[in-house]
Amino acid sequence: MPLDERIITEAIVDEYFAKFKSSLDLDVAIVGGGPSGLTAARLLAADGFNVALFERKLSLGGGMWGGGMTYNVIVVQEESVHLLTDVGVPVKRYKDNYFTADAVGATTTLASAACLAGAKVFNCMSVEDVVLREVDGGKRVTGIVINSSPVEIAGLHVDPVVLGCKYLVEATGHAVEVLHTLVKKNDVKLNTPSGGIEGEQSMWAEVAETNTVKNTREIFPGLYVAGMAANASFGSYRMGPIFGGMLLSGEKVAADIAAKLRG
Ligand code: 48F
Repeated sequence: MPLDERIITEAIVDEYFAKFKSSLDLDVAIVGGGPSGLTAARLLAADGFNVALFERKLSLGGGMWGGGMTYNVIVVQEESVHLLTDVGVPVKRYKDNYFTADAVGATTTLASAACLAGAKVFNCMSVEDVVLREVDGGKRVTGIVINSSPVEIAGLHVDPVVLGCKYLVEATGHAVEVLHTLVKKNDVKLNTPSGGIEGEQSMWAEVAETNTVKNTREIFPGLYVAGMAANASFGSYRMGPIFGGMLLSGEKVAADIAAKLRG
């Protein structure tokens, strides 16, 4: 079979920039490809929304690959099992309310399901800031400022580019990077008890898991927090290698935003 390298290049460039161009005005931009972001991306895309997920690393999956301390098994609670079985991840009851799944199988399947549902994934892409606008007498997030991760990692002085979104989901895990940037650069008040980022507390899995879902909400006009970022923003605990709360948080943020978008 004859092969022309220029056509291979042309195919990549054409397809990539068609995807990029169709992401200029997103319904939902999701930052972070961990379990909460992937679940939200899958459900919103399956609902027909224009959704894109931005992940700094080459691989999707965030902190789920290694289970606990690289023992690559995850634990989930019964109420979240459907979010794995719906996409075909085999789940075993360990005992009582504790279920296990292979961490690598679960991570790859969640990532695959999000892509196949129609979420546009931009890996190797960092979200470094947000776009703010005055809307109805107050500030609102209306877009994201993105840069190529290799540019960021190399510390090169290259300006980013901007995409618009109706809603932004911060699913960046413990660091809550985007929110920190928003608060540092702007005189804004968040929808938290102190008006700022409350910060994460130490390990308490039971409370943390419940709170991850409760704390999944709009923390600033146009900006939702999900997954571990929700607890780090609202001042709750960490939970370690139990992932049910992450999946349920993704489901909740997808449902809340879908309801808003539908009006
Ligand atoms: O941390 P992460 O897996 O997020 P999560 O969905 O899940 C948390 C659990 O993995 C675990 C836990 C469960 O008990 O506590 O930690 O809340 O994935 C976050 C992803 O966001 C990416 C990062 O590389 C990771 O893959 N990320 C972080 N900041 C940015 C980013 C950024 N500014 N731009 C793009 N991606």
